[in-house]
Amino acid sequence: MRITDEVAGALADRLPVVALESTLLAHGLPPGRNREVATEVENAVRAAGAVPATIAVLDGQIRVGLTGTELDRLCAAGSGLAKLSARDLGPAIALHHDGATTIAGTSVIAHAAGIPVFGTGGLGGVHLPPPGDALSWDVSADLDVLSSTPITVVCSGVKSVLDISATIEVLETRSVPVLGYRTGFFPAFYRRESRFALSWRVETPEEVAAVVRAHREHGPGSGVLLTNPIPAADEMSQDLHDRLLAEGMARVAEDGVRGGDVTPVLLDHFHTASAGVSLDANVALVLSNVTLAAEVAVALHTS
Ligand code: PSU
Ligand code: MN
Repeated sequence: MRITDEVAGALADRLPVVALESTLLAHGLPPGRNREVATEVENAVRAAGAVPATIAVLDGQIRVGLTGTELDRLCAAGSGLAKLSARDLGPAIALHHDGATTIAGTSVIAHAAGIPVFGTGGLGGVHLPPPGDALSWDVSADLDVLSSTPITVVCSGVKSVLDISATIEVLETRSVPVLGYRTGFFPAFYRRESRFALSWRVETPEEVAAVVRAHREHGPGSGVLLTNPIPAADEMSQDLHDRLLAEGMARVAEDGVRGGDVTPVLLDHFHTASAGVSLDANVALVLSNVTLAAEVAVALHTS
């Protein structure tokens, strides 16, 4: 594992650090825009008083904190970077591959590096069953890793391309507390609220920090999911949302897309078919989440 001097120094000095993932850049946003977002996200973390640590695997080496040149490589068109979940870290390292890490992969690395807070866009979850199948075996490893890794992940819930209700049930089974940041409902990524109520609502970064500390001391060793709705000004209209969802699901079914390719294909459809509206929404919520993650990291360090 290579940790940049800036991140290593911050960790040694016990300053707030926020982990950032690379899959949302390499596989979730189009080339060009992704590179801008990589910088915007790091700047947002700094503006809120924490040090950003973007995480990826390059040349078969885990990298915690990336240089500008490394971010260029990660975001380049046709970089062909693998999408690395937690299970893929060993193979990628041993076989000297490059890869962008998912929430699952990033969480494992961040925890090993001693970074307790991680800001991102949308959590992976339980997929809806493919047409003709009774149930989906496509359940993101993000959920399992959160159950066994004491890290706090800040996200805007999961996209409605997933089975939100089933995802919430699995989080309960896996003993992951789900907090709503100034909301009583699980957020649905492009929309501020799904119809599914949450058990716990928090109002401030200090309250989140208090929950995280109590959970660490008395909880079952799992992570904490802090769900933060997309800013109201950036929320997608219900009509556009419903149309994109129906079209995207039809495309996935027609093309027989499966497994880890489903989310990138759907995201690409959303971005193309909405002429960038979904892209702007996606960027806005990521910036909001990493800012909140930095505020939580600061609160954890000052109390
Ligand atoms: N949701 C998004 N954008 C993303 C992802 C999810 O809105 O880029 C990425 C995250 O890295 C997440 C991963 O961890 O997809 C989940 O993939 P899978 O469903 O294959 O586990
Ligand atoms: Mn999956």
